[in-house]
Amino acid sequence: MGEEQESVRQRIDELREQIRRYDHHYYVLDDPLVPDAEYDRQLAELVALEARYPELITADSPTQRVAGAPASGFVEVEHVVPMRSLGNAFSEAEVADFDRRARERLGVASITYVAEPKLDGLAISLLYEDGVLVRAATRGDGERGEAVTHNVRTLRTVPLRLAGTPPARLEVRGEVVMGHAGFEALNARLRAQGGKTFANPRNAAAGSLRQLDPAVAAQRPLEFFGYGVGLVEGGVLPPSQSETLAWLSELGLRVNPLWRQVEGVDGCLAYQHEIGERRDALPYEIDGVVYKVDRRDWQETLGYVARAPRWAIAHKFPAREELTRLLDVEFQVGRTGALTPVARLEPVAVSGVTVSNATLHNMDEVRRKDVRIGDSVVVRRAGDVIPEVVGVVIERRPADAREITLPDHCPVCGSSVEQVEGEAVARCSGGLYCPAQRKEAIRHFASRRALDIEGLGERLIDQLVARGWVHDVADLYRLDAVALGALERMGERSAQNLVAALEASKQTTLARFLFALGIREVGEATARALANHFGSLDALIEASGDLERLQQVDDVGPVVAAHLHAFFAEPHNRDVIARLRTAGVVWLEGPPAPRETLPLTGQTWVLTGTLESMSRDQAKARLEALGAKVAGSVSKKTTCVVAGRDAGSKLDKAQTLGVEVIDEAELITRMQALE
Ligand code: 9MJ
Repeated sequence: MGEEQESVRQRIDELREQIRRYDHHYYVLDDPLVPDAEYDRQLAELVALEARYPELITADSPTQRVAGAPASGFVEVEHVVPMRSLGNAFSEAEVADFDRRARERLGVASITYVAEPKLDGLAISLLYEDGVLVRAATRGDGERGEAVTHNVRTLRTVPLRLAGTPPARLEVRGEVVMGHAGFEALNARLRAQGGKTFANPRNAAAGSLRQLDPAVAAQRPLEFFGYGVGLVEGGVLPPSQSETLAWLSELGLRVNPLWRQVEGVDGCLAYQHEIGERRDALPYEIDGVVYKVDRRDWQETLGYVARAPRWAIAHKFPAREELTRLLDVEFQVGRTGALTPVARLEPVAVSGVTVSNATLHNMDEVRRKDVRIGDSVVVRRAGDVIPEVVGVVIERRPADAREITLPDHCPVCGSSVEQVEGEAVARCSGGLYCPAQRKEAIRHFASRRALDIEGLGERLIDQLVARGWVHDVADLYRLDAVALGALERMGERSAQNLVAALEASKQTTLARFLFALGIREVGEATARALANHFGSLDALIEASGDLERLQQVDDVGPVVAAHLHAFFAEPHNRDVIARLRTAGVVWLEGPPAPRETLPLTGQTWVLTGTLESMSRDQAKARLEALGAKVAGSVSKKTTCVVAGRDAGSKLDKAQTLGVEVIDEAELITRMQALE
């Protein structure tokens, strides 16, 4: 026993030491050392050991306080009512246990809960006196946090003065988050400035609130959502969580609209499934849902255990980040020859899916993150995006870790690899000689938004290129069902279907055709603008020698103009186009469509707020291609306002003037119907 206890003591010391370091990096430096899942495992191990050997618990163990220590540089403030954290449930059984215990304590058969998304940001307490914001503080250790008032004041979603009839003093609790779009834009900006980027939106939100300069914080796209109340003085706290949320809305605070009243554990779990389905589509990160006993008197009866309420629990989603080992790095060659370093990983489950490959983006990123082969790396998988390596646990680097080097020659065709000064991306110089580039070009040509050739998948393209049957996209139209039927995994029926799909793809539009050619930097919106402007391919080709003329097209700047010029100057490309036309690929051509005939001609649109699925410039280009004028301000003449996230004064004005307002989803539906 003595010996066993000694080794347990050592392990406990080790875990405490680690966790303290992790806490410091996470809470004070906003720069976590390990993913949350790894942290949770170590903390759980410590909790379990301390539960078995309670005599080894010390007052300074990280288990003995709510996580979070105030960072230096800010004034410490005391919360009038402590800010509790939440207990976690990682499975449905744990939720059922929570519900059963609560029912038993209350002596009731069923409980009505309020279910809310669990926003993954930073908990904040806002103190209002006579309706005026006087202080904003982080949670800190739950008793005392840091005053970040000057920074929180810059958030448009935090009212400086409450609406309605607020009580004399009110502490509002909620979460400050940074949306995905804002996070990506911020990291891109920091990267461009050569600065350090943030590992995830939550760290970015925390780091931004900790800025000493409010002018910097004001540039950061932060948003606040209220979900609770601490102190209420000179007023009455509503008798339930649902009424509290409604009250917060009336006071002018933003409350996440996805909250709902649910019945019992079944209602909770149904809600969790539904929100889980929507998780990837939300513009901000959530890491679970929260269930709260709705009735306030029942909450009071249940009370608190340690520092978490017995009346609420967080039901966590599987983590999006995990730790694994980087086994090797290979370079993939894309359509434009870009070499992408791809990490080969020891397989690891990330949010329910086994990941064994992840992108490292480009060599600049590899250097910035200082990733080496053999390292323990943090892999992140969010929604539909390709899994990526977001960081390294440097302290776990083995002695024999190897640096990642960019190859001199293309791993596919052996041509030299070139990197333009100042560009992050290195490219194979082989052009269409390189089978990898050829395959990607064919795949792009056949893709849904290009010529939409159904059934022409990656494996098939691999075979067609490997057999030398298809060198370029024009060769596709020489394939016949007999030859195709001889290919692997290709029945007679699929061969006939593919030939039919190829035949059908010949009827297209000029915009699709231009997009399908895969000219660098010519996406769908630009292709559409070019098609509208020039009206015919020959007119575009003729103009392509003149960079000035090209730049008269909306959406075309010097870079795109140069790519267009280079593309059409290349005899091989002209030859492919000629052969495609000979094969029967056709589209309706005519003089440039006069503006009057376009579906949105005569209309004036205004875009405001942040769009999630496209940039504002892209939306503008698409609307203009449909004939609309896109203006910067709202007036009586405005036809329609598109309100993205965080839409501000333009939205207010539209509402005042009675101008039609639609959201992004509706914009996309309408544009697609007209395009
Ligand atoms: C988050 N993070 O979204 C609570 N939370 O309630 C929600 N956090 C909470 N509620 C009591 N929706 C303590 C924390």
